[in-house]
Amino acid sequence: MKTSPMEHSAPKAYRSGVVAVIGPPNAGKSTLLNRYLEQKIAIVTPLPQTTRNRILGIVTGADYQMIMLDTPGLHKAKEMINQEMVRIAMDTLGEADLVLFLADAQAVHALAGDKKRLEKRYAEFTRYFSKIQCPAILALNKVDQLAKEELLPMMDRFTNLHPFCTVVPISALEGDGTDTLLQTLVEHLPVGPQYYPDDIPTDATERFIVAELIREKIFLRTRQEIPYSTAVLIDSFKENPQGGPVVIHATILVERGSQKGIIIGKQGKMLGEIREAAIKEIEKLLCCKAQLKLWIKVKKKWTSNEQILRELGM
Ligand SMILES: Nc1nc2c(ncn2[C@@H]2O[C@H](COP(=O)(O)OP(=O)(O)OP(=O)(O)O)[C@@H](O)[C@H]2O)c(=O)[nH]1
Ligand SMILES: [Mg+2]
Repeated sequence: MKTSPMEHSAPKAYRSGVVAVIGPPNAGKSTLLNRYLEQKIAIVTPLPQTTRNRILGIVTGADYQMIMLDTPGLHKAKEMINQEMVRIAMDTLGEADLVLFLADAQAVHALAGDKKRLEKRYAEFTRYFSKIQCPAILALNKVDQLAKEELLPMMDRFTNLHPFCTVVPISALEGDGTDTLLQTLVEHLPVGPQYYPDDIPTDATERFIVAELIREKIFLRTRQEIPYSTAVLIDSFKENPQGGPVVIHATILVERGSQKGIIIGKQGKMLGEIREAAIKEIEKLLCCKAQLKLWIKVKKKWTSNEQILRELGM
């Protein structure tokens, strides 16, 4: 029996599943998540080890739903908080249908003149690759910082280290290659249902994102060990049913008294700047006016305190 062309083209199958985004700190994992969500859910700073939790983003298209897990950067962890961060990232491998390993091509290229360090870096990558049990795609990020000819040998090298389904060069910041990467990720997802409604970008609570935004402002304004000695806990979050501002009280934890002084700054200048910058973003997130009250508390060695790490969702 003759069939018409319409009858030949079966409808495209709906694809869905979990993509775990793992990779070294500062590779651009959170930048990529925000790009696909078209909004800021994960905080981004130029410092490594910015993300401390697993952050779930839901990217929904006409025929797919990709549940993307942004994770803390993989690094050699000594402190309890760092070990927890790496554990959180590696645990996502257990729930992933697909892994997206994101590497910073610029950082790898920067080692090109130092063969010993470069080989050490590739060996570190290989250790992480060996833990991947499901199909994996490699994205080489920050290609806006590299010449094409510098990229090709790197792509070859990576494909020799692990049987990646494919390697995609991207710039998460500028958007080069990110549409191709999204298409590739979707093609490798299993056929499945839509798990979440169309308009839900994340399962993270507003409280969590607000705490993260405050932490980002601290990361962007402080140096040395201070960002890593800081955490933010939301004490209260009161919406106003009459349409007035949301009133948020938050505590910034630090490890030492001297750090408290630095965050407060001369005549409270630093804390004021952190507050102002955080309010701007919080208002954008919540689409309403916000009042933010910040307290600073010294809690010695909180980075090794299991109870506090649990309170921080780790
Ligand atoms: N030039 C360039 N910079 C980028 C690109 N993607 C991310 N960045 C920058 O790299 C830095 C780190 O980005 P993040 O998205 O926080 O990196 P991450 O992998 O989430 O880092 P951790 O949370 O610490 O693991 C930020 O300063 C970003 O602006 C890119 O494609 N090109
Ligand atoms: Mg991050």
